[in-house]
Amino acid sequence: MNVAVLGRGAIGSLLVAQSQLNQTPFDMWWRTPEPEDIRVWLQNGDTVSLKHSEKVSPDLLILPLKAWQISKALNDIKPYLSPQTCIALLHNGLGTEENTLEAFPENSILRLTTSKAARKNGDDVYETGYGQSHAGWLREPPTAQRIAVERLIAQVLAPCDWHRDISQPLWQKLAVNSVINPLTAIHQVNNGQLADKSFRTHIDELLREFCRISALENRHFDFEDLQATVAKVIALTAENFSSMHQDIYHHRPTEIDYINGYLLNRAKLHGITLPLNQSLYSQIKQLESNYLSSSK
Ligand code: KPL
Repeated sequence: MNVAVLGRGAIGSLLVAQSQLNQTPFDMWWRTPEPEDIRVWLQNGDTVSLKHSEKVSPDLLILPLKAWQISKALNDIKPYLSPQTCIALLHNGLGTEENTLEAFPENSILRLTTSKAARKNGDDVYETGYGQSHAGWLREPPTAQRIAVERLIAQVLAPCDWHRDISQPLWQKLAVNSVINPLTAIHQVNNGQLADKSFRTHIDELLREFCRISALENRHFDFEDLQATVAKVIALTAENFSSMHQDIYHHRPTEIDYINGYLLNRAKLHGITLPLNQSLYSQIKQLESNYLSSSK
């Protein structure tokens, strides 16, 4: 099976490194000219050098990108894809799925999420945390290809749970990201600092808003279970800076439209408001506009 990973982000690099170690032939596609070598430092002490490769039509294309990059990236590489290419989306938040299904009506589409952690520093990528992955089909390929893809994903994203309905784990991750990402970015703190009791009221209110909108979407989450999940992620990733914190810090666009913005859009459709989500959304947009407008 011919597999390609698009982009040279931290998680994508980690996938390619894992596959090189597993002797699974992966290609890494870079969208812009890049240095010859990326080095990945794994937590078990291994170091893997990743090489740039030529584009050939893949059987499986994995997009470990930012949510806002997906649509343009897929459009740019469309000429290299065939109707048999399976497209795998791997990003925070929700909102790229419908467009991808519509834009690629013949392709099988896989949705992935992972809590693996990695950090980039120049051309070096450091694995900073082992994590659980979840996978589920939005549109299935024929059986033989499905089995081959599932086997491969199980290797490079291990441990990985497969779901008949991937929306439930995606919504659960959305709950976590809708709390940790904007709060850490606005208050410029690492994930662990959210354990301070001064954040308790905001965290609880965000989770209440999340439960209100998810219930209207027929996804039922227990408030206390979510509180425990968020507390666990904060503890497990205490030293990490969330992806939104890093985006704001490095003056990059954030995924706010696909996280709190996604919840606000759903709320609008149901005719309700989510005041704290709205307030955090506006604050992140304001922070982004300070640098995005000046870089245009
Ligand atoms: O997914 C994450 C992110 O930073 O985007 C969390 C789970 C919050 C870990 O940092």
